[in-house]
Amino acid sequence: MSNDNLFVALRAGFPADLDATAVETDDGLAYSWRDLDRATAMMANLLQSLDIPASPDGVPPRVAVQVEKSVEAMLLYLATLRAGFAFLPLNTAYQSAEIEYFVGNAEPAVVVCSSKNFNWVSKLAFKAGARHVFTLDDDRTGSLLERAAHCSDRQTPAVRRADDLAAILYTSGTTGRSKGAMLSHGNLLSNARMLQDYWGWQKGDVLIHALPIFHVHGLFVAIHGALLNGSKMLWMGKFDPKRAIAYMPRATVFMGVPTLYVRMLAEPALDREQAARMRLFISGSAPLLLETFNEWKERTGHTILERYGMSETIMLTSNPYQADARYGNQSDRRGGTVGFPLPGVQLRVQDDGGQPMPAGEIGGIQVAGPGVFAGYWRMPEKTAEEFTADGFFKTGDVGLQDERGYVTIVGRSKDLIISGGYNVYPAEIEGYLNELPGVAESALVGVPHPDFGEVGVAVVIAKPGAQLSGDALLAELKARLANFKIPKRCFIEAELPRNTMGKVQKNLLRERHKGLFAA
Ligand code: MLC
Ligand code: AMP
Repeated sequence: MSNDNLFVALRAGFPADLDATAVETDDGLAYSWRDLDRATAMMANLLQSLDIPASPDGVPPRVAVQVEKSVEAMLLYLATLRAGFAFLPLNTAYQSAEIEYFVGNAEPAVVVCSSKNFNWVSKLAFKAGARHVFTLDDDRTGSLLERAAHCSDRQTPAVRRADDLAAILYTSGTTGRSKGAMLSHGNLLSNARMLQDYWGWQKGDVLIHALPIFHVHGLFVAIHGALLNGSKMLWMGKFDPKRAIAYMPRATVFMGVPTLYVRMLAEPALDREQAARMRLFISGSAPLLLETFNEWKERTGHTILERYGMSETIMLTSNPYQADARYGNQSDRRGGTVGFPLPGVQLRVQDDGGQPMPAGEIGGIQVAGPGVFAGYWRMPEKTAEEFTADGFFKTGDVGLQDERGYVTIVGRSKDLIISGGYNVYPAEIEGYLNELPGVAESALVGVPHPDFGEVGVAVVIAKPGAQLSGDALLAELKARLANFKIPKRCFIEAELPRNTMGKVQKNLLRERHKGLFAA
């Protein structure tokens, strides 16, 4: 019987010499391919030994993980696949209210957290029905590794079909609570294989792994790319521009959000010589300013390849790595665009009435293809709302496709701020602000920022007689929410601008505050 478990395909990408180095860390540790194989076997055996009752609907048990970035955290992801469980990564910045929602909604059987958070995380996890809570720290300690150390280092990967659940990534749409995008083994593998080909992964490639591993970019695009190609990773626990530049002479591929490029450009050590051995710089997750694209080319001689994707779809478009015969053999990477729909991706631009837009005209971007998720975890109505009758997913991004095939994102119809590559949902922050004493109403808008690209600014209206301070409100939010979601400024104003329908005119607020962080 064939096994469509993603782990099997990734394992098949390991080189023949299992003693070669697979991952090197900032503190000089080296993991061989054999280490990766054995450690994932041990962790998978641990997961499978936990005596978790099978779900009547056949849905695999979920493993929710909120830990600092480490090679062991990546191994836990791979072990989860290997055991046939589903992986649910959580941003390390999330605080208790956020974690409570995710574990309450996903009902993981296993939760893994940092030991410093064990007390509060385990309480929430057990309340939500989890059966096991382990710890894992970024210094290779914790109960997960202690327990796994007693398990066999041989394991046969669980048999999974291509459409079986492999991971749940929480994301928010236009309104309401966060939704869990369900990605299957087949979604992830088809996207990874296609990118391996499209980006010309080759023997000898070495990836600088600089991103967090709780989102699509660092977890799937980067890790799958390297593993499938049997490529070594230079593993950064935390992005540091100086160190990333220092790694370049030993590497060939770098993936980052635009903020990482902006920070590296601020380093005098970045020059052509330092980047000479690099083959490919990839940017995504947020718009790359043309100015950054041009400056990078000037300083390093490399043209950044910008691509576009989402949690629900994995990668959708990419500028070409080399000539793309589908588009008249064009091979130029055009700054300000996100390139062509990737092979297998169907992309169309429509107006609000569902009519296709002619080339060059702006509309809503809709997509279909093998990477597109099956739906949101236990939210069939939300899933139905986000798909068209003929099966296309409505991305919520607004853009155009020109006559030559290049796609450009010009905005979003969803109310979303992308700050340093992290998504901030105004509706969520406004909900928290509105509950604070003395707040009548609030609005959060995104304004340009030289480092994060875009950051949130809050405008708050006080209840009659209430005396509010913007800084005090931000301090209250800070106690409740992940730090990257905290607005960078908070203004107390007399009223929110509204249109005749009573809808807040966020565009006017954005206009009013757009110069706040001018470079
Ligand atoms: C950190 N801070 C941020 C922030 N990151 N504020 C706004 N936006 C962000 N992204 C704030 C913290 O709140 C804190 O403020 C201060 O900066 C220092 O925190 P830090 O954690 O030390 O920051 P730093 O290490 O500098 O982090 C910056 C960063 C990080 C750019 C390295 O944000 C990052 O790794 N971003 C990448 C996100 C990513 O991987 N996205 C991919 C999503 S996948 P204070 O006031 O508390 O001190 C996706 C699909 C696709 O979108 O297409 O790929
Ligand atoms: P996420 O929900 O975290 O997966 O974020 C997905 C969103 O990030 C997309 O819907 C886009 O709005 C945005 N995004 C990703 N890549 C790009 C890009 N290259 N340019 C502009 N926006 C992007």
